[in-house]
Amino acid sequence: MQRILVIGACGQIGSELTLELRKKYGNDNVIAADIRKEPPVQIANTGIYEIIDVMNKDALRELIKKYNIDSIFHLAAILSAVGEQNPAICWNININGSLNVLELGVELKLNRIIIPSSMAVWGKYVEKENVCQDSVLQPTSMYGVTKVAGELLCDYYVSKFGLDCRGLRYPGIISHETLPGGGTTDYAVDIFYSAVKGEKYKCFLSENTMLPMMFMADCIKATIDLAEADFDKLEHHSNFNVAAMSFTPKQIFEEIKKFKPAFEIEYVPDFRQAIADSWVYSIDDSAARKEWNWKPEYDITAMTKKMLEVLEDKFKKGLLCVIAALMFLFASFNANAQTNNADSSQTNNADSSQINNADSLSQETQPVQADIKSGWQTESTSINLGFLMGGGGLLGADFEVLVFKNIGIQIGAGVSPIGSFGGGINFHFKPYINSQFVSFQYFHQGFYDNHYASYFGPMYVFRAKKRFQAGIGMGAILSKGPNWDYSNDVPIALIYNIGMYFPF
Ligand code: AKB
Repeated sequence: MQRILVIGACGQIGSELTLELRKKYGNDNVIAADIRKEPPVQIANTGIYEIIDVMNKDALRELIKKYNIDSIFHLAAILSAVGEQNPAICWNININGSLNVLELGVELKLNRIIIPSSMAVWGKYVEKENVCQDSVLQPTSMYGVTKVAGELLCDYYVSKFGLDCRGLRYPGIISHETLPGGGTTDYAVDIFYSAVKGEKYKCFLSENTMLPMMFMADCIKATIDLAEADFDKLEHHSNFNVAAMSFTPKQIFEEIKKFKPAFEIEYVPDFRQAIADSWVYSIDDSAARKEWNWKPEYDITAMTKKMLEVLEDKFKKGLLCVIAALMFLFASFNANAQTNNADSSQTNNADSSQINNADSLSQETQPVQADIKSGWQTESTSINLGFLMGGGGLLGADFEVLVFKNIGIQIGAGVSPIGSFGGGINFHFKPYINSQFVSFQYFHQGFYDNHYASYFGPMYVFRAKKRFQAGIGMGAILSKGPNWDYSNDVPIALIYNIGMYFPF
């Protein structure tokens, strides 16, 4: 595999698989494609993204030729719950989409095609525990029907045309990044979001519905390991059983409760219960273990811990952003009130020269006037020097000028270890440069091969009378460069700096 196309790159599995493949095969060699117009930020920032409808065979052919693609991961599919509501659409997309990919695979002589299947292939007349690799396949959901037909289609293209096509039967996949959409196992992701937000979870499956599940890290590993396996060692092709853990809603709830004792759940089964009831409890994956050394890493305990850790972190950062936005609103409101008071007190003073200025000032305005008398805040420009200033350089400088009452703009640059630049718009709590403010700042750290990341977000900056200043805030990560630590997969980062300001 040298030039890879991921179809369905915005979905739950596709989005994480694309990033992992880019790490392994190089950003430029993994083309992400999906029907959605707006890809997730990380997909857009790390490589090429193309909009594609897998039903449009001609457009797909052009895309494969344009990028000289030799391997495809085809992950675009309608899942079980949505499929049950729209059976014809489910059939059309899951079967005809796959058929387009397989036909183009033969026509353009592609090296490898990976089309995942699902545990939905099982239904009637099959053992529920440890269902074996070559068992009866009699699904009762439309999604299951398309997955069985898809597996048979792939195997047909392998034997008839010698196409290298591979697939594995995913259990329910649990991840803390992109949400799943329209599956029956989605509850096992949703439950973590409720736990972290402190909400009671309303589960759409009954408490004892046992289903096979897998953590996303294992799912990505399984997909790439199978794709990279030696074809000659594979006895199966499109239908590998893979397993990691099985649990019921009650069991995952109990596991979460170990970390969140106050967490509550209510069971309100809906139409998805029937789909889940038709599936198996657990899977025998010995063929995958034997043929390409499959072995999962996460069990229910390790997965629960990781899910809660990551989601709590995200949730806290989200809250910080909301707090920063509220602070900004408060600062703007406060500054306007100051300005209005100052304006009206000036008018009063002009009208009535007999009245002592100090007496006519509102309590809000008095400190401002007092400060003006002491002379420490009359300047409207400032040079700021310090740690992580100038767009996040280890040592940086910013220049700020008040352009309108309480509004300032600043630009700056920094040095060491990788050079930086930045800028921002500052909303001062009071209409002078020495006051505290909320700033909306852009940070850019490093350039070209040394680019680390760029951020934009709100920052609260404290300024003391005697030149000290410090800021803290949250920045949405706009770009990640070659220097970024990609194991650190966060969309938002803490931004802060500390130093001195010199008004003049
Ligand atoms: C679904 O619930 O539809 C999927 C699956 C088991 O393939 N997660």
